[in-house]
Amino acid sequence: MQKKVVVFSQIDSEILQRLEQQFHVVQINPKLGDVNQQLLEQTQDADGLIGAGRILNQSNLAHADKLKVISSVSVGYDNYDLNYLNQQKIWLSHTPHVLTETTADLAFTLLMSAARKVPSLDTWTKQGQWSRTAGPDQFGMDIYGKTLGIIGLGHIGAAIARRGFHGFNMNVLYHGRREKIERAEQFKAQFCTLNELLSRSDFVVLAVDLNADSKALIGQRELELMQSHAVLVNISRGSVLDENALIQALKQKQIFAAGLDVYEKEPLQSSELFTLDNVVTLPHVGSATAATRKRMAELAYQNLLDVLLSDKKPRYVVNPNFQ
Ligand code: 8YV
Repeated sequence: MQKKVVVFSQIDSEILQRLEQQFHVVQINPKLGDVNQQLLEQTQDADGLIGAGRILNQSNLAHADKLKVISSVSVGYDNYDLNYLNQQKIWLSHTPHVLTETTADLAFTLLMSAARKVPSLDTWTKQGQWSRTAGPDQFGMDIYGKTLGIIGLGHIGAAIARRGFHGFNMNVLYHGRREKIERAEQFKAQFCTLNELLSRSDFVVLAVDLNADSKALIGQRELELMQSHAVLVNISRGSVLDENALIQALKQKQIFAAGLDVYEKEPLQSSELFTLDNVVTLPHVGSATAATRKRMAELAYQNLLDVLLSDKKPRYVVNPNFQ
């Protein structure tokens, strides 16, 4: 009898076709009603789940008695209740490495857009307001040779550091739970305390995983440590940053600008952020290129097959040892 796989978000069409050739596939469709209710119903006899961007925990997996694997099309896995999955002996896999460079590109896109006021000046030009040479109101911040502070020197953080060091001759600082001496020396990056990084950096980039240590890591106190010409970029997770504190800091011009790709609540459909011209807001598109999402979907597909067809641990498993 064919095993059942529930697809809980949009995935690459070719991968979907391959899944449909091997499994009984059911797609969760938000247009058909409450997604959590659909998950509760459809996972009752499901062997595997594949997708991303949705919180999965006991509330919507309570009846998933046959479930063996959740194959997440993402590198982050804060959407999943790992304790519950371990208790239920459900593998969780993810898609690391293949999105590193694409996400680092997006981080620098946000950094440069925020530094040089790209969105607001694009609007200003298209509204026909360009009547004379750009003046102080249009001035941005220099990037070349400035200080780049990276919070979280993981694979994506290191790719961002590489762009700053080699591409923009930047002085790189980093902070995290521990020093990463070998990785840091590639960029002459200096490990420092959070306070030191925030007070010394011209550009602060949040590239950490969301965990107990990084949740609400940047709030009012931390923003007040930043320089008034500094730019903050967040490509990690929205909950790493206190969004209301950032809004106040931007309104009071405590920092020059911000570039955001992630938010406390997603999708973000209304926010005071939308009223500010010193913040660039993108819709969680860090990995969103066709080629990268295809690579992620391919990796997630292979992770799923490892469990459902080869009866082995997924290659990119998040929870290798059930406890
Ligand atoms: C995902 C991401 O595409 O990989 C991650 O952790 O945040 C993105 O690349 C996104 O989570 C899908 O919703």
